[in-house]
Amino acid sequence: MTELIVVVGAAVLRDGRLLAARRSAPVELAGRWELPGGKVEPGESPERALVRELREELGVEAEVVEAVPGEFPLRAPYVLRVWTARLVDGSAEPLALQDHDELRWLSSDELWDVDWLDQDVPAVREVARLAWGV
Ligand code: 9L3
Ligand code: MG
Repeated sequence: MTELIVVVGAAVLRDGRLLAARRSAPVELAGRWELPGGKVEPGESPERALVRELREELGVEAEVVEAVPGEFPLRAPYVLRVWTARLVDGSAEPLALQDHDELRWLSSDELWDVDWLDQDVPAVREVARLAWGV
């Protein structure tokens, strides 16, 4: 059995809104929305990976707040784990255009207005429950 590789997703919350990022690659995922993040590197903790990914992808300094319960299946050997986070510096821009081409701050009413990646849907549902009790 191969080891699972954790992909971290960040549920960045600000003023009651959740940050969603539209992927620009690979083609099969382009145009779909996700919780920004990426693969944990060998020897790196998931929390550090989350902070690093947000810095690289969105140009922000962020702080991990809490783990979102659950482990969400991706294509093997990857598995998605999610933490809520808050910005401590910067305002989030799609810096790495090879990753994202648009960002949105969604209120709870707007949460399902974007076409989330299938894999992110159960995670987003869990974030909504945790953040907004819905
Ligand atoms: N993935 C799914 N949902 C997410 C993230 C951050 C990533 N919220 C999937 C897409 C890719 C893989 O995990 O197949 C690795 O992500 P990345 O390093 O391309 O961001
Ligand atoms: Mg990424």
